[in-house]
Formats: sequence, structure tokens, C-alpha cells
Amino acid sequence: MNFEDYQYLFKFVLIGDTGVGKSCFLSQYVKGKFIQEYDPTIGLEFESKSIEFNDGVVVQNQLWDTSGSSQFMAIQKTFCQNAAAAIVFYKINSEASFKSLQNWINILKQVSSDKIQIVIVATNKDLEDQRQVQTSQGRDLADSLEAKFYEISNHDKDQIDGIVNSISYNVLRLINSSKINPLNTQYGVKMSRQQEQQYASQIENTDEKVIQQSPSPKRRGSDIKTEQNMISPNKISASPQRSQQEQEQTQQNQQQEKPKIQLRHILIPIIVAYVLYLIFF
Ligand SMILES: Nc1nc2c(ncn2[C@@H]2O[C@H](COP(=O)(O)OP(=O)(O)OP(=O)(O)O)[C@@H](O)[C@H]2O)c(=O)[nH]1
Ligand SMILES: [Mg+2]
Repeated sequence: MNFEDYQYLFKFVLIGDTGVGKSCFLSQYVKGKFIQEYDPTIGLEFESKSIEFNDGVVVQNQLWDTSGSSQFMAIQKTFCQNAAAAIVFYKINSEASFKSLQNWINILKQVSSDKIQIVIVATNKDLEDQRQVQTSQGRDLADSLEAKFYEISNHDKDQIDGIVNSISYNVLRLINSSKINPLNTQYGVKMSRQQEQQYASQIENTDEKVIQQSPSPKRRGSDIKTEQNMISPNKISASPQRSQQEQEQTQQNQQQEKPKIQLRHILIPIIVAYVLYLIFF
């Protein structure tokens, strides 16, 4: 596979106390090999593996494995800063490693983006007889953090593959639903150059559509408004004009009619009275 034979590159960090199985998890995921001998990680290591989703999207998962030793705290913090996801480990046969979990979460909260996916993985499930941490304890903590929770044995490669692939899928969903901007490096996501161009043109097209579409209804709206404004004032001003004229006319008529009526009212009784006077006197 070429360097950029992927659309997206996701950066994940593996954190947790020393000896909890971070490097073992990484070795199983990338090489399909369980490391029997404990070889503490010095500082930082990383491995990548690409996966192809059903829709043809290829994602390169880049897993950064940090040492669990407090000596390397500065490195751990730096690499948690721009991670898409953090897999936080403890082992079921170490209560101390479970108690440390909260410290690791605190570090994450201090430095990571608010979109980071947190996944809690409890290892050494195959060592059930040595169990010190109950499944419910791990699950409750994960629930309180709205994190995913898995209890695994690092001997089980399928389960490891499933965990990493499901994290990738979730990050991809966040990108597709625009909750993560893949151009913003703080989210631990990088696009291939080709995907970046495609993404930029999609955004451009969307912007153009918005520009083309959004003014139209506005224009139509304003046209209607303008039409209404052009018609309405005329209508509004025309009506009072007509009624004013009518009123004036009516008033004139009334004024003209008024004296006629009044004169008639005055003259008729006078004439009648005069006629009666002539008849009777
Ligand atoms: N039985 C069993 N052993 C495990 C499991 N996971 C890891 N181990 C063993 O635990 C030891 C430590 O594992 P590592 O993966 O090196 O631990 P780490 O978290 O990378 O430790 P640091 O690099 O020091 O931070 C190794 O000897 C592994 O074989 C597991 O699920 N079951
Ligand atoms: Mg290690």
C-alpha cells in the first residue's frame, strides 16, 4: 500500500499504567502477534494499519503507544493533545491500574479536544482467577464518562480488531455528520491530499448551492414584499383618495341638496299656509 492509499488517517493514543498490555494490544492489532515477554516501552512508539469499510472508504489507523511510566508524562500529554481517540487500559488483576484510570482520564480532559473518543479496555481477561476489579466497576466508570467499555484478553486478536475498527467507524461517522472538521488537526484526523481536494470542492459546491439557493427564496420573498409594498401603498393610498373624493362629492351633494331640502321644507308650508289663508279668509 502506498503512503497515501487511504482517504483518512486517524490518530489514536494508547494510555494506562505500565504493564497493562498496551504494546501487546498494538502488536496483536498490527502484526497478529502476542508478546509474551514484557518489554517496557521507552517513551513512544507507533504503528499503522489500514482498513477498508464497506463503502470503499480506506482509513489508516495510526496507533501511538506511550510508556505508562510517569517519567514520560510530558510525552503522554503531548500525544493526547491531538488524538481522535484514546484507548485507556487497566488490567482486571490490578486494582492499582484501575485506580490510576481516573488520573489518565484527567490528563485527557486537560489536553484533548472535546470530540475525543474515549474507550476503556480492561486486559488480562484470561486471568479470571486473579481478578481484582469487577466488570461492573469498569462498566460503571465507562458509563460515567460516556465511554465504550471492553474486557479482553490480548490473546484474542479478533476482539482487538473489532475494537479498533469500531473506533474508526465512529470517528468516520463524526466526520460524515460534520461533528468533526477533518481539516482541523486538533481532532486527530488527517485527509489524503486527494480526499482533501475532494472535500474542499464538496464544501465549495455546498457553499455555491447555498449562495445560489438561499438568495432565491429571499429574492422571491423580497420580490413579493416589494410587489406588496408597490401595490399596497397604491391600494392603501388609492382607497382613501377615492373615499376622500367620494366624501367630498357627497359633502358637496349634501351641501347642494341640503339648502334645497331646507327651502322646500320652508316654502311648502308657507305656500300651503298662504293657500289655506286665501281659502278661509
Ligand atoms: N495473560 C495475559 N497477559 C497479558 C495480557 N496483555 C498483556 N499481557 C502481558 O503483560 C505484559 C506487559 O504487557 P505490555 O503490553 O508490554 O504492557 P504495556 O502496557 O505496554 O507496558 P509499558 O510499555 O511499560 O507501559 C507482557 O508480558 C504481556 O505478555 C493479557 O491480556 N493476558
Ligand atoms: Mg508498552
